[in-house]
Amino acid sequence: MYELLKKDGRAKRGVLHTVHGDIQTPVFMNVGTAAAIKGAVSTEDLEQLKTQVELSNTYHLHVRPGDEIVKKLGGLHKFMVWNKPILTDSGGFQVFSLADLRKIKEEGVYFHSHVDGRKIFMGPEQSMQIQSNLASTIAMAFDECPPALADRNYVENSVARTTRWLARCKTEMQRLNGLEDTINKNQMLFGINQGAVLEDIRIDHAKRITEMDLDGYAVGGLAVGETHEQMYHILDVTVPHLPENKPTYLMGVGTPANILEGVARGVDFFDCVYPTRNGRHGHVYTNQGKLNLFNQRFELDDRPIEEGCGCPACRRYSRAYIRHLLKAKEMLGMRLCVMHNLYFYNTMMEEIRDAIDAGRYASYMDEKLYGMSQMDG
Ligand code: PRF
Ligand code: ZN
Repeated sequence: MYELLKKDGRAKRGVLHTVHGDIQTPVFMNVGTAAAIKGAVSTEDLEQLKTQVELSNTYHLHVRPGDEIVKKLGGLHKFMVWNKPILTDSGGFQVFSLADLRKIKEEGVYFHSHVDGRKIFMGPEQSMQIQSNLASTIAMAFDECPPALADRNYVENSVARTTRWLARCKTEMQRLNGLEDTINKNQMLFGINQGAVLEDIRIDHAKRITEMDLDGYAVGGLAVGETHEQMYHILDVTVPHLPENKPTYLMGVGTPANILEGVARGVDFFDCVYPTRNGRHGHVYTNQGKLNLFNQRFELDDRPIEEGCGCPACRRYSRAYIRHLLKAKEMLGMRLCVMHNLYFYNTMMEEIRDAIDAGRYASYMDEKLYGMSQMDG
């Protein structure tokens, strides 16, 4: 159950009560695609990084180790030893971006596994069954994310099919939640809005899925090649047609600036690989902008990544040491950068929540954006 605690302009401050505890929003979910945060970061580490929600992927865990194995081991929470909320993405998007030889039909998608080439079929029922086996806190609907440049006719047909798939997801989720041997009988289901950058299709779809009374609503199909301005415009026109008293989730977004802009348009949930992926490449976030720790100028820099940062990297180590680790290809280098970046994102979300609580979100956002634009390197 979601409670809207406060609004500041369009920005929402809420709390989602789940069987795995409360989620304070706006929140950034930390991505652990294959039940692991890339960069050798453990669930024990996440407890030090202010992480509220971990995100994993249906497709990856179905291919390896297999969702039935995870179910036999008591579900994803027990498997990963993480007792806070987990959101699983439905597999749709990953199938479209990773798998080979996919064929989309009314019943679902046929494709070959990116691990061993095995032929797999996934439709709404299979996605719900897999997510039920994983026993995540929140399951995502099985959708198609049309390419940003798809033509109007393609997008119309695709969105209509995604709507039919959503009805099947809801029916199947209700059935699974009622079964005796289901691990999480309170699994939530979020629907996903699609429609590329076509305003009228987005709005019409938002209205249709709102009628289906789901636990939350995502805006999918953005950050797939359109401009930031197009993305913000679609949020401007779409989010007002999604229920305010349910959580709103902007999938796969984004940079700190994208998140600040998303919050200003009423988004509660975000996820993105940037903090982990950038961290693995030695790119770290600070309130003055991003640093590339491979840069020569950090060779003798004995300051932490960010002065005053409370993360495990900054509490103890210098830029010079972390630079050395990265250059020597020591795993600890990546690990420290990833931990700093997740802490940076999670701390920004905490600041965002405080700013909305205090009714000063607009000025907070301006200052944060200005600070981060001061340096790039
Ligand atoms: N659908 C799903 N997962 C996603 C997306 C989507 O459109 C995106 C788009 N940015 C990221 N992850 N199911
Ligand atoms: Zn730090």
